[in-house]
Amino acid sequence: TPAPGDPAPAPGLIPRDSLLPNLEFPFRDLNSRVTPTECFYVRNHFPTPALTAGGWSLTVGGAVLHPLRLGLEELRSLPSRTVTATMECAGNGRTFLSPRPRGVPWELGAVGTARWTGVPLSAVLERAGLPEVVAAWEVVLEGADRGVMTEPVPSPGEISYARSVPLAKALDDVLLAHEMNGEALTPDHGFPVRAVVPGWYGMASVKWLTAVRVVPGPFLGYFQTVDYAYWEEKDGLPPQLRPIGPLQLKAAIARPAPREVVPCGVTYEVTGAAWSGEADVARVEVSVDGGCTWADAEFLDPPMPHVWRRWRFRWQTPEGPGSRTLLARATDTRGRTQPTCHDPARGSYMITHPLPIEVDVRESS
Ligand code: MTE
Ligand code: MO
Repeated sequence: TPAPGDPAPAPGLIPRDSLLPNLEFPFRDLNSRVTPTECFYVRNHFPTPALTAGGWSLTVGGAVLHPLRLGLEELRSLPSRTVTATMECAGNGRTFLSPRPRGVPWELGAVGTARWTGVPLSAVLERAGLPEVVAAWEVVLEGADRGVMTEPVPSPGEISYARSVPLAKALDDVLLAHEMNGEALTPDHGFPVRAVVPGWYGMASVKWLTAVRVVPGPFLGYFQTVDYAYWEEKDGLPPQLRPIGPLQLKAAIARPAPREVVPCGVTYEVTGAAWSGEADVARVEVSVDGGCTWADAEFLDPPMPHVWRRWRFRWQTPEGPGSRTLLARATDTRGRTQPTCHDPARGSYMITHPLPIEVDVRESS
């Protein structure tokens, strides 16, 4: 029986945390390009704040000419746009790393695709008026949720959830979304308004958005530097701390699921999805022998920017029993592919090497 304050039961989602609603989509249930809202993963750092439509407002300030405040009706009355985008938590897949790192123990399903409807952030920033655009400027997105963080390091008392995006990205395609899959956002997905940053890892898409602030330099908030950042090593330069940004190219296997029992001597349809925040996915290959040989999968979806493409591969399973390791890897339109192993500089984020799906091939009885 759930105790008061326990996360609301979510049929169709797997709880990955005893204190907060951190819920995973059972990735083996991938059956549609758009994930039904009740199957869309949830990632919270603090409890879901209780916001009401009437009590909510968004302040737009910082280095703008006319700071402003918008109510929900006012925001909803502005021209809206609907964008389909895949969102993935930067820590998705971390249970495949060894040793097992700290953080929410995501298997494969901290990822989903939704149709987001809302007002372009650019329209709101134009209303507030920007001075001369300076290349290094950023836009801080702040949520109404707050609390104390203990990991990876203690926060200086209570902090709120905030992230920034470069001004150019903010003006390009960031959405202030008030609908998900054609309905008002649910409380756990950011009601009444969240940011959606297409093509970026989920941490940028701030839920329960209440403040937007233009800052003339890099934002150094907790979730930008202490968490959701990594040490980039380039060209022999000293490592630089970089906030995590665009989704990295990745293919994932939905079926078979890890440890699934697969019958001998049948045609098994291996399925999955592949996505990237940068160039579109152009090719997916599957290996059914632990990476010795690869063969092309077939796409079920046409390319679409920032949206995963589902794929399938017909596998003639072995005549005899034994364990098998399946892998999938994607190539993008620039000819880039996934790394073969996890770069430790990425910490427990951006896990995009092909994840081994081990299955048990058995005589069907
Ligand atoms: N926004 C706020 N305000 N608080 C949060 O804890 N988590 C972020 C992001 N936005 C978070 C947030 C992370 S890490 C992810 S992966 C996505 O929300 C998850 O969005 P979802 O819960 O709707 O799937
Ligand atoms: Mo995340």
